[in-house]
Amino acid sequence: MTAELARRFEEGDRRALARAITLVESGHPAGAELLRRFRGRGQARVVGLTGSPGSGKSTLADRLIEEARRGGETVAVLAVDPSSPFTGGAVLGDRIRMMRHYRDEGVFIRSMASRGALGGLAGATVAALSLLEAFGFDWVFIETVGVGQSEVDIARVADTTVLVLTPAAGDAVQAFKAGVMEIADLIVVNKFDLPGGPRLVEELKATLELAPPHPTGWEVPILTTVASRGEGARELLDAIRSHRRHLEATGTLEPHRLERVRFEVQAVIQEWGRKLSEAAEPLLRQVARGEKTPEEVAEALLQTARSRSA
Ligand SMILES: Nc1nc2c(ncn2[C@@H]2O[C@H](COP(=O)(O)OP(=O)(O)OP(=O)(O)O)[C@@H](O)[C@H]2O)c(=O)[nH]1
Ligand SMILES: [Mg+2]
Repeated sequence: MTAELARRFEEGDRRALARAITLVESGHPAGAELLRRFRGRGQARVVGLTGSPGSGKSTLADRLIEEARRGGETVAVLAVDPSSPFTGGAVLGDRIRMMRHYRDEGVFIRSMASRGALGGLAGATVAALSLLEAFGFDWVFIETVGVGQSEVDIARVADTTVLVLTPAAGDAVQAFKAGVMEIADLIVVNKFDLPGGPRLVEELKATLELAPPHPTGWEVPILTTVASRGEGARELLDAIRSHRRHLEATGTLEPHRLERVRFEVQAVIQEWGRKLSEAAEPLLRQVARGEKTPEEVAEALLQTARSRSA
């Protein structure tokens, strides 16, 4: 079954790709087998789009798809399903926003579940990226809602992280407060048609000037867009390309890619840890009674895991 699926995948069958991602996402052994086979083939520009709910990430993604397709490049979009109380129903919106591309053979749009209540990236989502790269997409955009854990995760996983802000009240304040700006390689002020755009740009510039210089000399550009009208999309795509060139020129692309793998490995370890400690109720009680240390219990659990996988 897997061999047949792999064959269709290699032939560029998008339904095979969709099926392969489902297998990876559900932790099916066939998913692992496909990853073993395809990982490391191809390399896309992996771009994270993060920002507060409703800032226009999907609309922007739609425009970026349009621009990339104009140049004949292929695009995949992963919309990370924010199953958090902040953004119920967003995925439907994402779908509608990018609907017009669904029939385009060069575009693949998929939503993936997030991890936990804080909306962090699931290890399986990151693994799915490798399938998209192997399938041969030139661009992969990952849309995550910038609340909780996701923007920290996305910065580790994407080659380029785009922070989408708007002049809407509170948006910028939130960005400054949470230290979100530190993860941005590019800042986009979207909804620049609304009042307050130029002022926000000035504030952002002032804040960036105070920030310590980036170790590789990258200067975070501030771009303005009106995604709903497609304005600024081409400039944004060009800026993302520039960032990618900067990564290549400074030798930081490879360490960045390793960071993505580190994320995946840590996700697996976390998941194992969660499963193990769930099964360890009696041992936990021993720690609570002071009969064992947490280290002793952790060691015992790891040994159990090791003997199980041997
Ligand atoms: N005025 C204005 N509205 C915009 C602009 N870009 C997007 N919008 C609108 O903002 C709303 C939210 O846009 P989305 O693209 O769904 O935003 P999002 O960030 O993907 O939202 P979530 O996925 O729910 O976090 C929609 O009604 C868009 O039409 C813009 O540049 N100007
Ligand atoms: Mg969206």
